[in-house]
Amino acid sequence: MNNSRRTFIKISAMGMGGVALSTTAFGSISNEFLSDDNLLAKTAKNLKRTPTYCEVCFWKCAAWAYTDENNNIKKLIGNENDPHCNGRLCPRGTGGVGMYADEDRLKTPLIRVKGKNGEDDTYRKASWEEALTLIANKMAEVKDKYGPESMALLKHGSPGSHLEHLFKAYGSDSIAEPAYAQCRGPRETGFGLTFGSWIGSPEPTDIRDTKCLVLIGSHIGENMHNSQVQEMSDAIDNGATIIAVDPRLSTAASKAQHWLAIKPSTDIALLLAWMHVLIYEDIYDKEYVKQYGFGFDELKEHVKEYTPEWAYGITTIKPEEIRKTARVMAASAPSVIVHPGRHVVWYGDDSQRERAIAMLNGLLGSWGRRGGFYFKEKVKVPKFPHPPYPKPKWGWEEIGEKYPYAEMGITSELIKASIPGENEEHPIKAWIVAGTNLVNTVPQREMIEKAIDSLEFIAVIDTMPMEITGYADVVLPECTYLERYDGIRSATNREPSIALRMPAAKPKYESKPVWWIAKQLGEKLGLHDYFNYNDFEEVIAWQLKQMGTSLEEMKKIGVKKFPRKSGPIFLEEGQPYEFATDSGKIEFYSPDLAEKGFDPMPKYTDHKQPDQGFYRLNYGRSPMHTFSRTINNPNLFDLKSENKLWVNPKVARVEGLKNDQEVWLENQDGIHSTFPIKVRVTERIRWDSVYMYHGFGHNNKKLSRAFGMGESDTKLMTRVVVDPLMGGTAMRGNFVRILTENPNKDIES
Ligand SMILES: Nc1nc2c(c(=O)[nH]1)N[C@H]1C(S)=C(S)[C@@H](COP(=O)(O)OP(=O)(O)OC[C@H]3O[C@@H](n4cnc5c(=O)[nH]c(N)nc54)[C@H](O)[C@@H]3O)O[C@H]1N2
Ligand SMILES: Nc1nc2c(c(=O)[nH]1)N[C@H]1C(S)=C(S)[C@@H](COP(=O)(O)OP(=O)(O)OC[C@H]3O[C@@H](n4cnc5c(=O)[nH]c(N)nc54)[C@H](O)[C@@H]3O)O[C@H]1N2
Ligand code: SF4
Ligand SMILES: [Mo]
Repeated sequence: MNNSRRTFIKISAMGMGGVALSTTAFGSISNEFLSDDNLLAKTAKNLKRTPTYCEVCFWKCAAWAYTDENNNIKKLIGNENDPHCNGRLCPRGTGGVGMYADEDRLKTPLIRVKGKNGEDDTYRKASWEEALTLIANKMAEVKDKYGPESMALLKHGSPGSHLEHLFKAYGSDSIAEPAYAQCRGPRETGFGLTFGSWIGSPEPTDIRDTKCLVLIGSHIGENMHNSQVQEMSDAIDNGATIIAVDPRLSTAASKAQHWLAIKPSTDIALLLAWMHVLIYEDIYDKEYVKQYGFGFDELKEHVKEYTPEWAYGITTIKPEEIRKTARVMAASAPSVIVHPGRHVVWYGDDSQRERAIAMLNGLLGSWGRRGGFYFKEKVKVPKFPHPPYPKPKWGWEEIGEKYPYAEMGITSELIKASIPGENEEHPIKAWIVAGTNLVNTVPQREMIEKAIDSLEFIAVIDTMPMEITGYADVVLPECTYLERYDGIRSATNREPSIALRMPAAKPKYESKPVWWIAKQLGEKLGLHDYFNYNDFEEVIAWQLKQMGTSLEEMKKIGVKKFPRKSGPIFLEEGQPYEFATDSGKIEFYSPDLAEKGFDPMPKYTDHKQPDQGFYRLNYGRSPMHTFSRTINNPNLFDLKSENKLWVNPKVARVEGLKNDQEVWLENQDGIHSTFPIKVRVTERIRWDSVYMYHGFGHNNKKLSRAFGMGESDTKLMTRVVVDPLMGGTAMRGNFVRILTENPNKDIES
């Protein structure tokens, strides 16, 4: 496949509907991506189509992969029947072909031959048999010496579930993924404590019918989660009001009627003041609160002093603006969404901020209401029969026991437990890492490197040579999502649906799917009964049959919808409803939090502000990329090859900076950026912060395009504040100084 930008746009034109749409909605993406229907009609002929769902991010849009007569994947187009994408992939999803085509992919198993030094040049090629035997022997050895619990799995995405099955069969539940403690964890705690329900993915936000969408540091439109972007676009067309609370003029903020350029770290003060206005102006949903609420009187008393005037001094948002926006929300209620956001590990009081967001929604009566939050539902995929799993003596829960509200493994705690002396009772001795570029994903690199140095063994399963593969003892090349079967996608939605992923082409090079890797390892460990099939296709065929469909049918349709079983999608007027909280009601006051020694209602606490000469390091999503995984993707690299440092004109003046000038950064702990980053002078960022897209600054030389392009935000995150409720590692308390000379000059010749 020719990887030039032009060719990419041509061959992928059919899938660009989503981009065309977001072009009208947000104006952030160039017109070059508008689709050309005639071209599509021509290119689509003579191609075979195979169903899949996207792995470029975790919205998991269902798609058709088109292959030519030489078994080459030519393009990806959204499945029209899929509620996650409505027939339109986002630019990253369309560019997913580049994951398959990338000539830098891992090609064979690799075994380390020299000491661990984080460099990737000390490996030799190995056969699958040799590499798998080595891993299985190590797993057996860890089990013998320490117990299976000391073997940990760090994972993200589809490879996770196959390996989780292997780990549970082997006897370990020491499992974690960064999508919890580095991402969504706090909102699940905050909303769980208030409504008794997780938000989950996709978020059950009824954006398409909303009258008012409040985005608090959530930048939908750059955060390209597909159907959300589409629904927001429709809502804007239908006249919905957008309120964006963001220290940066995000794409969403640029479309908003109200942009509140909040001083970073002060959102809880704004949320308390909003609640104050709703309650003391008597414009909250009284019927709803009376019927479904618990602890309203305590909340009323709690927010009494939190006036807009009080919040002004903290947030820098004018009292009139706070009152006006609260009234807009109330006037739109219950068709209003104060969005929970998704990457919410910011300042350490994140579960409490999320609680405040949940409570605000409670006052507005938006939970379970049209244009607010819907009651989601999914279909259950039956488990392929296997013997019961052995019961581990300890696992992720015990490793994270300091955090009473943790509901999944805490990546950073698992990493800490790998350092001798840090968690004597739950020592981790070896890792399997799959689908997560841990060193670019979890802050505090020094801690990760210390853990890695202490471990007896690390195996990494990836599709690409990434930073994390450079730390492995054994590297296994997984084939891409376009070359394999995976678990059936069953996600919560308005209407339950499932989607099939099957191979659209044969695995390139010597790569293999993780289901196969897990089975081989399982069999070498004597766990044959847990892998009672020759091909994962058999598992899927069996499951689909149980669900009343078949593999044949799913191959033809890709996505199947099922009728709802759990009752109405929204509350009927006055309908009795029991929330899954202790009180059965929406908890404005949380007795459980009080009992465990936490604030039963959120309080504002001060966070450190930058010292003289330093700026807060702010970061977020590039619309054209997903984290660090897509930077080297030939198609997406062409669209965005490096990140820039956004600085306010005032800062540019003080620091003497010009557009496109190369600078370096030094954080509060004296850690330097590795690569130069170009300056972008813009009014879109406050003067107390600088901003960059996450995911760039790769330092693995095997990434022929991405190496050295832009800078890594993660490297500069040496400090975290840990959420005391659920263990999330807040990343936004790092500060940087701007250097105009290369600080690494003396070190690297
Ligand atoms: N500094 C900073 N850190 C962050 C964030 C941030 O904004 N800034 N965001 C946080 C958030 S919200 C999240 S969800 C996490 C995401 O964290 P990660 O999922 O760890 O993110 P990536 O950096 O994309 O790493 C994914 C890895 O999986 C590999 N991979 C891709 N596809 C496959 C596959 O099919 N099989 C296998 N085996 N491997 C595959 C990629 O090559 C890459 O090495 O990061 C968190 N960390
Ligand atoms: N294109 C693309 N889309 C993605 C992803 C991707 O990698 N690429 N990843 C997906 C994933 S896993 C996640 S978790 C989501 C994350 O997406 P979201 O949860 O929507 O956004 P964040 O990355 O948390 O937020 C970044 C925004 O927060 C603002 N911000 C910074 N500090 C503050 C503050 O103190 N207060 C307020 N109010 N705002 C602040 C920043 O200026 C920025 O606009 O995106 C998803 N969508
Ligand atoms: S939102 Fe884009 S990248 Fe994410 S799953 Fe959908 S098409 Fe793929
Ligand atoms: Mo995330």
